[in-house]
Amino acid sequence: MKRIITFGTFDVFHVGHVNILERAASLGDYLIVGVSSDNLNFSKKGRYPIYSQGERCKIISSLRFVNEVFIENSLELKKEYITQNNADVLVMGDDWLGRFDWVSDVCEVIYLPRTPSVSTTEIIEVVKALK
Ligand code: C2G
Repeated sequence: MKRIITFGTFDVFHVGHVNILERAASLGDYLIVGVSSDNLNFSKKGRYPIYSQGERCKIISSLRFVNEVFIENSLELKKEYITQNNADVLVMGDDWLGRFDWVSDVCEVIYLPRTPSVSTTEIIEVVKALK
């Protein structure tokens, strides 16, 4: 049984998120998703997510191709998360290309192409501009 792990914030859930999770799941038999905590998101992006970590976890858990969800508190703990979850493959979008190669001694690392023309940041900008 091949176990896949992936990570992300998945704020203001959109079709790009569905696509990467669906493709990640199709590479194995069991998909585990590390959802960035609100504090980790603040440290990465300088703002808190629109949806809380509890809401984001609930949304991700409800997807039929996701088997397990946990909160990711630190980017530096990636290797620990991978080994604790017995993951065989780490999947990330190619906006992270090369940046998780340092875990390739504990699992295979695959970067998948991002879905073009959709992002949480852009959705927030569009909504803000609505009058
Ligand atoms: N994604 C995608 N296509 C988009 C937007 C996002 O394939 N149009 C993918 C990203 O490449 C990522 C996943 O969806 O693999 C989650 O994206 P984010 O929520 O932006 O995740 P991020 O904040 O980059 O967190 O430990 C790693 C981090 O937690 C990743």
